Amino acid sequence: MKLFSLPLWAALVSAVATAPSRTTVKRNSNPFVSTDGSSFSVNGSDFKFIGTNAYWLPALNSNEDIWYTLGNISALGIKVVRLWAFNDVDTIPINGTWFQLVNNCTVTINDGPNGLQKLDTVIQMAEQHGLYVILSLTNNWYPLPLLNSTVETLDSTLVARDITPGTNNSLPRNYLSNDYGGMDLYVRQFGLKTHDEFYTNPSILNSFMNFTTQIVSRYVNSPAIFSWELANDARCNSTIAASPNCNTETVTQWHATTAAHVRSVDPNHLISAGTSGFMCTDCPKLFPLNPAPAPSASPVPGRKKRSKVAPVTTEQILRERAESRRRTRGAAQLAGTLKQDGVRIRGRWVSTATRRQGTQSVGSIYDGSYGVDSQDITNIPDIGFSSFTLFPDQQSYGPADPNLQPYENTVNEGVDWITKQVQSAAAVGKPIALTGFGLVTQSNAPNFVPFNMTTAPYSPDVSSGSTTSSTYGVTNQQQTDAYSTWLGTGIAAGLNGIIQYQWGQTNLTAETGTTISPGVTGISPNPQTTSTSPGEDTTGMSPDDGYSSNGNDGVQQVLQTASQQIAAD
Ligand SMILES: *[C@@H]1O[C@H](CO)[C@@H](O)[C@H](O)[C@H]1NC(C)=O
Ligand SMILES: *[C@@H]1O[C@H](CO)[C@@H](O)[C@H](O)[C@H]1NC(C)=O
Ligand SMILES: *[C@@H]1O[C@H](CO)[C@@H](O)[C@H](O)[C@H]1NC(C)=O
Ligand SMILES: *[C@@H]1O[C@H](CO)[C@@H](O)[C@H](O)[C@H]1NC(C)=O
Ligand SMILES: *[C@@H]1O[C@H](CO)[C@@H](O)[C@H](O)[C@H]1NC(C)=O
Ligand SMILES: *[C@@H]1O[C@H](CO)[C@@H](O)[C@H](O)[C@H]1NC(C)=O
Ligand SMILES: *[C@@H]1O[C@H](CO)[C@@H](O)[C@H](O)[C@H]1NC(C)=O
Ligand SMILES: *[C@@H]1O[C@H](CO)[C@@H](O)[C@H](O)[C@H]1NC(C)=O
Ligand SMILES: *[C@@H]1O[C@H](CO)[C@@H](O)[C@H](O)[C@H]1NC(C)=O
Ligand SMILES: CC(=O)N[C@H]1CO[C@H](CO)[C@@H](O)[C@@H]1O
Repeated sequence: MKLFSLPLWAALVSAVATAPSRTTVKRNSNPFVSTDGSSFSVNGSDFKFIGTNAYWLPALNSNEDIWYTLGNISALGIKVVRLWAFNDVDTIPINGTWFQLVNNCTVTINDGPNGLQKLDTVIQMAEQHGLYVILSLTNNWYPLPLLNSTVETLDSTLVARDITPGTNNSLPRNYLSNDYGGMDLYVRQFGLKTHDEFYTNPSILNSFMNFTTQIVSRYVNSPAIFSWELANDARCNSTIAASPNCNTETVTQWHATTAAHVRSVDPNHLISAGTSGFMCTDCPKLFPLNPAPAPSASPVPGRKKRSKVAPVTTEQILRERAESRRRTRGAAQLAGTLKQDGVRIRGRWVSTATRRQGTQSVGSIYDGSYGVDSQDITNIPDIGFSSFTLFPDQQSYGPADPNLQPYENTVNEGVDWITKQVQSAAAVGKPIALTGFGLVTQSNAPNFVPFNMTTAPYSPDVSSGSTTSSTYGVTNQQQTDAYSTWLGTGIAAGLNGIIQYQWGQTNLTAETGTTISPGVTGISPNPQTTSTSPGEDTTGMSPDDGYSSNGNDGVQQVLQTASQQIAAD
């Protein structure tokens, strides 16, 4: 059931009312994805999609690997692949892919065969497979290995990643999604001290806009680009902390400036933000919603009066939370299992300091704590659609209900987050995509590396030589069920696109010193190689940061089913 569907008569009236202006648009003449109200539009038709993430595609060792990976993705009915269009280094690496050298206030782009030509190949092959790509232009996350995390000098030998086998940092460059450079690399190389100087320092802005110009103009005519995503997960803080001045206006303003710049270079493609979707119900807005028109005494006959969706408010969040508590308390009372109400901290890793989210506080995802106001960012004129992510292992999405099991809480909080996001995008009047979602399983837990870290907290390597496998995470069946629920909820609620994190591909070419390396000792058990005798490995698996779909066939099945459902929706 659609949450915001209009009555049938209203839809008919609306079609009649808008028909004249639509017929002036020549159908099928535009090869690019556009938006039409709250929908994506391709070839004059509504377009909805299931997608997957594969940030590592340009780091693969052979074109055949890229071709087969995209072929496997496309074979499931998936239509969109999200990946990194940045790969910044502070020192030119011995081998492997890199796109931009950022060193001591100077930037140099690599358009050679191990540079942007790799990205060219990915985009060309995606087009041949009938896939769109969402290209992200930078990353909020670039943590240094723990031992080096306090070093903040321009001396690149000190900030190099330690890839000595047997250490916690033995994963090759580009293995983790947070090992492609990004905002903190600029901040360090420009000799600055706070993360948010990336958003405000004129020299960094100049260099980043230059990089953006070169990437965006390179693909300005490619029909395979779904959208330019300005940054992955932009927010005030990262490994380098925020200055006290950073707030939602800092981050919104950066998105507005960067979006306007991309638009000036590329009139063809959509632009999206790529934040986690955090809201700020009570923050001042740089881009306020148009006030609802005053109700007219007698609506013009035959003209649809657009039913306005209200933005998410503090009052609504608190009221719905209380109602949901009352329901579960009632059910628990009947079952004789009532637990005292209160805040229970789940026995799982969360990325935010788990602050007490009392009954009168909306909590950090709705109060602007991260410096992100998704509604304000979505309402920037050059931003084409709203975007958000869902990673319950790394982020708390609300106070846990004591009368539900931890797994039920996780699933329900995801459903609530999706529903609130759809409402917020509808209030702005733009389409919305979930650009990354995932849940860590028990079998994948040893590989799980949170986005602000370089080490795997549940790897036996970390728990002082212990070889017992971790008990962290959900079962494969629970993962499949949660994905199925979130995909179903998203489709029913009206998400225009849903992108799983992340794709898993086997049988990739392995080469020494590259992202897909033979016998490189990763976190244990070695996640990369398919052979048990390291010296003889010639094939490897795609990077696994705890979310790879490898190892749970159920994930591919639910993605395939959802692809059929959303296409028919
Ligand atoms: C749009 O039309 C082009 C050209 O006919 C075609 O190649 C492409 O597959 C169509 N896209 C979709 C999503 O239908
Ligand atoms: C899937 O990938 C494998 C290589 O791992 C390849 O042999 C196969 O042809 C691919 N399937 C498609 C449909 O591209
Ligand atoms: C950075 O560049 C400046 C000016 O070009 C130079 O004086 C300085 O030595 C350089 N620093 C390093 C660490 O290379
Ligand atoms: C932009 O990038 C190009 C290529 O790396 C470089 O030659 C040029 O100096 C840069 N311009 C600015 C203003 O950074
Ligand atoms: C790995 O990291 C953990 C936690 O930071 C630390 O206790 C342990 O000593 C590290 N192991 C190695 C081999 O560096
Ligand atoms: C990552 O974030 C968590 C939660 O905010 C924090 O406890 C941890 O110290 C962070 N790790 C690093 C390496 O920044
Ligand atoms: C950034 O992190 C610091 C702690 O490192 C915290 O005090 C501050 O509230 C955070 N600010 C934002 C905007 O996230
Ligand atoms: C793996 O790839 C090789 C070519 O690189 C191919 O011959 C082989 O059939 C593939 N195996 C699988 C299981 O896809
Ligand atoms: C990468 O560099 C290493 C040296 O660190 C070398 O042994 C290896 O052959 C190189 N691999 C490729 C694919 O060039
Ligand atoms: C303090 C410390 O352990 N620094 C290390 C940082 O990384 C470099 C490069 O791998 C090492 O050589 C340092 O020992």
